Amino acid sequence: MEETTRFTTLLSNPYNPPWTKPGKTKQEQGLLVGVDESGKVLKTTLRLIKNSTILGPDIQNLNLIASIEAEDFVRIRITDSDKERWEVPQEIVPRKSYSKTQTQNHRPTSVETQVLFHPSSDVVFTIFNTTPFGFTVSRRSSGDILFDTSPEASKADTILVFKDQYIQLSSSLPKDRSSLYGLGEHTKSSFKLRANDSFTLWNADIGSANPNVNLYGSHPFYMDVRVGTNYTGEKTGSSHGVLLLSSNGMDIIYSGDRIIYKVIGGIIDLYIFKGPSPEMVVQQYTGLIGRPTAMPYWSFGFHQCRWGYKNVSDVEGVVAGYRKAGIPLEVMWTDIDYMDGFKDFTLDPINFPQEEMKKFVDTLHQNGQKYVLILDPGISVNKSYATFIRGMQSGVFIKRDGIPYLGAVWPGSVYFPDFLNPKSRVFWSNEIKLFNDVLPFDGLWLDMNEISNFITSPATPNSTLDSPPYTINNAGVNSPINNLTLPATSLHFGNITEYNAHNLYGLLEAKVTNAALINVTGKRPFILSRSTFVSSGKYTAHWTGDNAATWDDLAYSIPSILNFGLFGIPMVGADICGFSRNTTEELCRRWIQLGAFYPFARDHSAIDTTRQELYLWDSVAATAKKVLGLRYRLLPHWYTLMYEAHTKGTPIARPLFFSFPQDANTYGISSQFLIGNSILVSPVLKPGAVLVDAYFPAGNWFDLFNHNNSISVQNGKYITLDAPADHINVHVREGSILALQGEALTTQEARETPFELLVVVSSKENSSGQVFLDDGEDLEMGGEGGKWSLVRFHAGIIGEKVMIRSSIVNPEFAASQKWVIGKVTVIGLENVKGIKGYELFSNKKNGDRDFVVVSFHSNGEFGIVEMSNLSMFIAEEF
Ligand code: MIG
Repeated sequence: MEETTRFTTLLSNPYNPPWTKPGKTKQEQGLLVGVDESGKVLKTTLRLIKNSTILGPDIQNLNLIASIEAEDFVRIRITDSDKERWEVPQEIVPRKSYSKTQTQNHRPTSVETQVLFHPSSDVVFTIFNTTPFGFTVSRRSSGDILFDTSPEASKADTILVFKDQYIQLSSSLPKDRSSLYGLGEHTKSSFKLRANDSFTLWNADIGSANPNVNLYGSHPFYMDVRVGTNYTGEKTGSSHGVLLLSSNGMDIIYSGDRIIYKVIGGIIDLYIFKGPSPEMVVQQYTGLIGRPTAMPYWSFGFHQCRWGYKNVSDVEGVVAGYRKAGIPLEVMWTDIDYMDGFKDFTLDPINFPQEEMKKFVDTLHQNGQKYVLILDPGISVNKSYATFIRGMQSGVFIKRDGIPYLGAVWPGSVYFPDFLNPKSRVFWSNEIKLFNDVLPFDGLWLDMNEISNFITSPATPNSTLDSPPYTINNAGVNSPINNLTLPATSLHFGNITEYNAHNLYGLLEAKVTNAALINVTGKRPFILSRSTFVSSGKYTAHWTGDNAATWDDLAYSIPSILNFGLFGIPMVGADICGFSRNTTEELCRRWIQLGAFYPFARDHSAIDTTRQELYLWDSVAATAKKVLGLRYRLLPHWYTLMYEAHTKGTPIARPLFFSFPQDANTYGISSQFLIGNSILVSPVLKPGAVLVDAYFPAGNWFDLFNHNNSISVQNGKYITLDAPADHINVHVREGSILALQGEALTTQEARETPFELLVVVSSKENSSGQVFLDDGEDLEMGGEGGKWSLVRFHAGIIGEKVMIRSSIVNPEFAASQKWVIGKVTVIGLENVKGIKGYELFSNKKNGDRDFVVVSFHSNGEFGIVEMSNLSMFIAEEF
């Protein structure tokens, strides 16, 4: 009720394009718009018809620029014509800026509607001569309207409002055809966004065990997947992406047939990415915001962490526990426990003394393992603490009322480095270097960077920053934006307010830390950040924060992880076995079964919960060996997916509709996902269950643990699978070729084992796959003239023959490593009773033939051929 009253008043102040001659009606005048010579930039101005005082002062005149800057997106920028306003800095997301003079040159013409399109682009922008004003973005090829701001009469929420501290923008959506994904960070029970839900974006230290509230990061991006039919009447899915590039706090309301943004500052900078495949959407989105940074090879190993490890021998015991149980452990982590009084860049002299820690880390390194430690942004205010002294000397802390803002976190009173200040780069990099000399860690974990504050400082009286006129639904209870963070009136370098920059802090910390690590180590950095923003993927991995050891949180981890794939942060995982609350043997067993297939796989738990290292229960240990065994065999594949993510933006863990957009049954799936385009993971998410209902899109699917088990479906359907206590269902689809290596306890050892090609042939399509090879930690992944190779594999059935070929880009690197393919397994052979023979054309120069052991067997439906004892150099095409 209250909403209606509030917005009825707002309805009286829509914006309109101005009419040239006073007294003339709009019908006589038409719209005044200018399109530049290139035909790619359209400009108009909007004038406010009637002021309203609700939610603060209106902006009187607005510039609207619509542009086709690249073939794959349309951008609409609306801001104050008279005054510069805050927007996401160019250094963060570089994009075109339109100077006043540039846009003034457009000679305006008077029209009824103006369409902006470019022959090379499938998205067109149309502005209408209506009151109130509205625009649409549509797909030229199909006419489908992707974004439609035309207001609905009588619905106040649907008009454009542009006030200093309240911007409202909305689009109608075709309810029956549109499925939305994204708008994070949130914990939701389903990946597909539900109608009549709302999403608040304001970075906050709120545990991810809390569904439906704003969490650590802000990503005002969604993907819209629509059912449709193409010109031949065939069912298709057609996707596009929408980004509202804004760092300001906002509520987004999704009713099912409409999306409404209510933003408390900044400008409208809207991007519509044309797709039309989901993969293309993410490619186009990351094309703008930046591609995901390459992760080191080792980071795809298994990680163990806990808050509450007592001392060095406790941690050493854990490493030894894994070794003894024969469970792979790649990276050992320490939480804030290692610090002296919770001060960054210090070691607890009693429990984690430098000498012992150094020995511990050296031993890890000798065993091919790694060490990662945590950093919190708050620097203890302590006159005898060197980091604090240096920070004060370089003047890098965020200020309020002219002095550094005093917050409180683990060490007590703290100041926060201002990562917008260029000096902070030098300061932070130097601290990291000094500490890396003390203890040679391999990666950094950035926590509490929302920023989390244990206190809420009083608001400045009468400040519309500390208490803005529109209250976003912070923490799900309209809590003040200053709650348990820095006050909005705090000031960053260049007088940028915390009000505007709040959501950027975690991103900036990751960016500065990434640069520092490159400086210090010269190697590819590994960073795990809790808080993220648009483009964080350029610098960091992410974990989903403080979940709980519950079955719900096990299930919700899938939507959370899939979301970050859409957000361009493909290296993501949830705390395996659960962070808060005590886990159980069964839950932990099911969790490692699923977690082994998260892109980032780390077991982590809170202090004062029961211990949950995987070797602690026999059944968990046994399952861990099995599933991590498969994860490690898949390492070359994980790493190749990282390469694809890094070069194209495509997620590592993907929703089913990425590979099957034409199958609308996949749109609502939240309990299964794909690794890459062809490996389907169908976990058990319920206590006591030994069966799982899993959806299989059309095709032949083969159990990766046992190739004899297969599923064949003509049209996608649900199938009930056995899922005994020690098993998770993981299937690979026909048409794919995976490069595997052997199981091992570390990625280093795994990399020394021969490759195996798993060729899943198909009678309906050719099979293909690739593997990217480099040293795993070069700064560049696949850069110019780099030390890397890319091997592509193709297979097809010709008559009665299966032909398998490879081709290679940059063979030199793979040759220098002397990597061999030791085994080729062909599965998916239909109607085969036996094999006649084989010929191997590996380009051996001296006429040597590989000694090949060939075996054939069949499960009655599909035949399997195994060629083992091979020693074909992967660097040589065959
Ligand atoms: O106030 O460092 O999300 O992973 O173990 C809690 C202690 C601070 C929150 C992180 C969690 C970490 C914990 N931290």
